[in-house]
Amino acid sequence: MSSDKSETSTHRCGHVAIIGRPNVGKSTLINRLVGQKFSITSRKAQTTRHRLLGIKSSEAAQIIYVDTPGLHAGAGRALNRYMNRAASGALVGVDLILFLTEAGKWTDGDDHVLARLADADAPIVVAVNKVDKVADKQTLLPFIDELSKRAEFLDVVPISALQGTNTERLEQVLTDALPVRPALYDEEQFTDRSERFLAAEMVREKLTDRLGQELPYRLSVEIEAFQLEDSMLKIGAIIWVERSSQKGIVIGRQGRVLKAVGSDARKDMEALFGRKVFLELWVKIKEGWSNDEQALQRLGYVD
Ligand SMILES: Nc1nc2c(ncn2[C@@H]2O[C@H](COP(=O)(O)OP(=O)(O)OP(=O)(O)O)[C@@H](O)[C@H]2O)c(=O)[nH]1
Ligand SMILES: [Mg+2]
Repeated sequence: MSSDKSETSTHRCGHVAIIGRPNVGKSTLINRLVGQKFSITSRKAQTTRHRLLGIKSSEAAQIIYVDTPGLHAGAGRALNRYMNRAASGALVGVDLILFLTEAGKWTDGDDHVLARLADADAPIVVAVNKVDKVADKQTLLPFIDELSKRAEFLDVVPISALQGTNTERLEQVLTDALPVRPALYDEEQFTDRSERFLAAEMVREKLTDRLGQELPYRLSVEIEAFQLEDSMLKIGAIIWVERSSQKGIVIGRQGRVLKAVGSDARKDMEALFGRKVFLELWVKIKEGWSNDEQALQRLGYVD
């Protein structure tokens, strides 16, 4: 008899695309389900820009979650078009779609996402997130009832990704809907993305936290150096902005903003990579990069 559990006849495995409008909690949820904080999150919408995998392996199953940028309408700039392509692309070839919505808050953005899901082949499970924000829990049932009528869904599961409420049940619902199949990834692996990618994202998360409403959309982070020296990771990152006025804001008076961003990002990197990190940040200008297809490609926004 084989000792490899992935070869037993009940092991389930498959891809689950997490789809939803911006800011609904997709990345918070993937971090919760995978049990690692590796996908960046923020209060501001349109934080996630790339598709990335989060892999959860257990005895019974391996669920390969796909985090995606929030699908949004009226995408004017090249960066937004890239983000929407990254999200739509996740609908192809997956075993299951997890449509994430927000409790008590159905918007035009959700209608837009639902319209995109109509063309998808995979069955859809809906999760109703942020139930912790609903004061009167009695309003949840009618909301879920309404939602259930909007399309054909396998199941509708209320959750709080932030607090972890009911996320184990969600995982069970998803597992049961996946095909019986051996694991595709090594059980130690939790993402398809490199440490370099995750490091760049951590810097971007801290910038998004500290800067005003618009600026986060005008910057991109590129890792220039990533070396292990005497058990310490030496990481150098460039923060690309679009104008010199933005550069001044990112650096801050006497370099205060940049220093704080670096310190916050370094702490997260040390926690995730499990070693000491020396982080250096530079701010540079690449005019209009976010609406320039070629600049985007050079910065790693590649389909
Ligand atoms: N109260 C509450 N807040 C939540 C919950 N899940 C996520 N949030 C918050 O919602 C905000 C957006 O979360 P993200 O995980 O970045 O959302 P997202 O869907 O990945 O957003 P984009 O990447 O921009 O599409 C953050 O401030 C989260 O802390 C939840 O269950 N309850
Ligand atoms: Mg996200």
